[in-house]
Amino acid sequence: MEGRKVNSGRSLGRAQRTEQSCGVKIAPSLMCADLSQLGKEIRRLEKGGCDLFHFDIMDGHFVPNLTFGPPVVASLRDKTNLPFDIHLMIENPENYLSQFIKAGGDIISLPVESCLHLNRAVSLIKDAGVKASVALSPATPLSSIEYILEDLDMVLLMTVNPGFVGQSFIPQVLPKIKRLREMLREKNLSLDIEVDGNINKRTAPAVISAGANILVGGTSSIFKSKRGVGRVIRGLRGQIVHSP
Ligand code: S6P
Ligand code: MG
Repeated sequence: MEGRKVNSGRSLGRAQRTEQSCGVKIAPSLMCADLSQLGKEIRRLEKGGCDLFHFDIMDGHFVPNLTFGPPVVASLRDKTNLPFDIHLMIENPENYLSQFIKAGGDIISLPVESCLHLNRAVSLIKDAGVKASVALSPATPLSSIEYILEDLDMVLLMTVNPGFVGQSFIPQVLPKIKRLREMLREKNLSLDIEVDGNINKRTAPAVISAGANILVGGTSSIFKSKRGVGRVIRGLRGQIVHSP
């Protein structure tokens, strides 16, 4: 968000902010954690009050970076009962769904840009009793999911281009979040809207007020602050109101 103006949400009253943020969930991105001790990190973050864990799965093809595979996810499954949110940034995601489901994924986000047969992949996920989501890169239009919204549990709107931590917030995604929330209202659907990328105390109020209710926290928030994870998580939800 450097150098760009984003509605910080400061214009909202305290009551309105609290109302909008009380259902907000926080998902730490584990690729930003201390990778040498992910089990300990999971316990620390859970103690801090997070709601689910976000796994960034990158294959070096869909995005120019590599991260975790199913064995890493499986090795952490017994460390917590909180949901595992699997964000796939890979080519041919259909080929890996059963592995991530077996590894303990509770929500799986398919990248709409690399998933050829979205309906089939979503059905496969749902038939396994797992929540289905699709992830959209910032420039991908909402029309690409218009005819599948009814089958989804969540939509992940990227607020940076997928692939790397520590990027700048793309403010054009704010009207996209707002429009998606309107589309859901028009269709009488109550899907979760997750946002991911440079979500911190400056950008969180704006994405929440646009309609997002699951925030992924990374190097610009949860893993940056020395104020303690619990305080940062509460701050992201809007539960800590700073006096002007
Ligand atoms: C990016 C990935 C994200 C990042 C997270 C990092 O491709 O999907 O989940 O890990 O957004 O957060 P930050 O605060 O470093 O942008
Ligand atoms: Mg992610």
